[in-house]
Amino acid sequence: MFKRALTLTASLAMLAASPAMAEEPASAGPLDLTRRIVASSGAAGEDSAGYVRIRNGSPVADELVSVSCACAERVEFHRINRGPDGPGMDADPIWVVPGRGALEVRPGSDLHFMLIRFDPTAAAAGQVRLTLRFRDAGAVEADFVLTGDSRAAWAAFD
Ligand SMILES: [Cu+2]
Repeated sequence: MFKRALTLTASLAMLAASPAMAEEPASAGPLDLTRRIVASSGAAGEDSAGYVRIRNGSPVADELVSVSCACAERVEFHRINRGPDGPGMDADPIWVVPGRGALEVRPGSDLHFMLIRFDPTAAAAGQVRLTLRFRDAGAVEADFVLTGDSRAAWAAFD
């Protein structure tokens, strides 16, 4: 009981240090979803990139099998392909969340969600709700914050 109280105090102190980027918890089974961001210029119909960190508390790997949103025609799992003709984007069928590890879909990395024909007017309070489906952990709905600068938004969670 005493240990639990200490942990809570530490969490509150961390939140106070960065009140702007506190986000609601989102989890599916042992998976914890944080740093949920969608980059948007504010223009409708553009393909927009989304990012997330998914931590797995279980030793068993899981797979992210699909993502959907009322705010987009569809959501693809894009990987930057740095070929000889310049960078392009390939769509992966699934992404693995390693056991006792994390899937990092981070600005500046090779991975991003691609929200095809994104509609920013679907946002409420600056957030859009995405549904992520995992092979074992099932589906979870989570709010993603819209940002004009994904790298700065990601770093603001540090
Ligand atoms: Cu893409």
